[in-house]
Amino acid sequence: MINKNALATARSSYKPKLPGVLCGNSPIRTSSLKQDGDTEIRALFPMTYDMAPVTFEGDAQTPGTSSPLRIGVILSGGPAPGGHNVIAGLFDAIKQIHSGSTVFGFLNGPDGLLKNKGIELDATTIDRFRNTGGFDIIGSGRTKLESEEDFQKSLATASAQNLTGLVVIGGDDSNSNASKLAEYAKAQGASICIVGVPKTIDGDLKGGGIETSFGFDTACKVYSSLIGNIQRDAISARKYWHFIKLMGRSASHIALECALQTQPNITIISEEVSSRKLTLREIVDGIADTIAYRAANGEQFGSVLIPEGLIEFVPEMGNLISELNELLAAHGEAFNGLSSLPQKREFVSAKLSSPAAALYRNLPDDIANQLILDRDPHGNVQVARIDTQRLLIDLVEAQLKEMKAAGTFKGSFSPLPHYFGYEGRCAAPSNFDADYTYTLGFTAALLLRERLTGYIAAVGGLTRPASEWVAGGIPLARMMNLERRHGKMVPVIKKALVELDSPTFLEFANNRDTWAKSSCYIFAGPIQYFGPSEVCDQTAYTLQLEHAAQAAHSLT
Ligand code: FBP
Repeated sequence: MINKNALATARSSYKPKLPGVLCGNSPIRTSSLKQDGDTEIRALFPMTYDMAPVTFEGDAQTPGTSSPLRIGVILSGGPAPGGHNVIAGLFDAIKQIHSGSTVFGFLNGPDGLLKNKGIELDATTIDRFRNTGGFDIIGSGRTKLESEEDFQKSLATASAQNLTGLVVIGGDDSNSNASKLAEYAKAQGASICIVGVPKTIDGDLKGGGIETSFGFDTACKVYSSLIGNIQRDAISARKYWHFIKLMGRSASHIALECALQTQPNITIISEEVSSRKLTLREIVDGIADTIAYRAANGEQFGSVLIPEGLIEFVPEMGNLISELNELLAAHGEAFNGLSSLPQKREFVSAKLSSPAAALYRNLPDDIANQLILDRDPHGNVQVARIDTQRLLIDLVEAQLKEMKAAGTFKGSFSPLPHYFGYEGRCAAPSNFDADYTYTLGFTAALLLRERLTGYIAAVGGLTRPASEWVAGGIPLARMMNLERRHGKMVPVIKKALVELDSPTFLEFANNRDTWAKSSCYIFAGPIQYFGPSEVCDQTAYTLQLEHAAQAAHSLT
């Protein structure tokens, strides 16, 4: 069976660009250690906190090691474009280090490590997946490695597989847990070394020497391409308002980046909503006013970008969701015993505080139902599943009706909802992500060659040509902070939210009024894999605006 088209065939032979420092000799250079730090975190990570960031340098022949490496690899959490290239980079590097080295892929995420289920990844398998999207080479999963029992099982598997190293490719939570596992392993005297790789399309694992997580670049380019197509349709058909929800569980980086790439009429940034304590009513008023303004100018069409995590950032909705979480946990049995949805809604309304109940009763039926029905295994409301785009459409429609009655809106309103998420998460990586992930995998191998544990692979200078990137590792424990989770303080890597004084947000804020009033859309077009560098190797605006300066400093 033929399962490759001409593009896939051509793309499979793409050779990811490696930074010059990794093309030859790679001696380790330890940078000077800052003595300051967080005493509480240091106390929790006595074995891995006081380690120095490292960088690799060299241009001679790569030295081999006397014995082969055997590296386990896990893909953790949601897929992100470039995961396969991390594994390809890892594979190529360990073979270069010692031809007898091997990679063992754990199946379906951390669960594979706990259950010792996996496959040998040989050259033929790796070659089939080079430069492809998805995580299907070994699958992914959201099982968490967090309890002592999980750590014991992980070490038992590592020993059964004779692993010298383990690479955890994941987001903030997975890397937090990789750090805890590394600390545990070292405290137990286990010889395995554990290294993380920063992954997530959400773009919220960055800072402290990590410039961006892989997959963000490609996902934003795919969504921007689709948004551009929709905007071209909007300005052609001149009759639809498109409400587009964009993936990104919590932070609004994807919405912000796509706004800069496409210049839509309205973009909501959750972090701004939270900081300005905007109510749902105020958000809706803002959208309705823009619609009325454009209608008065003969433009009865437009685009609205909505970040997936918005609901939790609207203070009154955030309160409602927390109250629902608590009351459903406390009265789960009685709630589940009710047979009809109206009964269930009445049951929760009666138990909510009066402001929360008033808000809940005013929500459209399908949203009110989603809030009590879609819950995760811990019983919490699945906010990512809420159709915020439909909720806003309903509320804006109602507001426009009122405005029409008052004579302040004279146009028509034909809204269309969209949700872009899975369309981009497994796309074939852009050149940037293909190069970045291959380099991350290569770097992870070098960290393991050096027998370093509790590090995350870090590649910097990312807005320069790949040949000039710097590569090394950052101690994971140094990225931790204490956060309240399930009622107690635990060390975790802090999610990087959009900062309202960042150059990226300011660039957006300085332009949004013009974008709202005129139709100065950018039609981003599809990702280009072949062609001039300025077309194919362009990095995300977020990276260009916020991180170019720090990038060079973080690792040099
Ligand atoms: P990660 O943080 O694991 O990379 O996942 C990101 C993400 O794609 C979010 O943007 C989205 O909210 C979530 O995964 C959806 O995951 P799922 O399909 O497992 O519900």
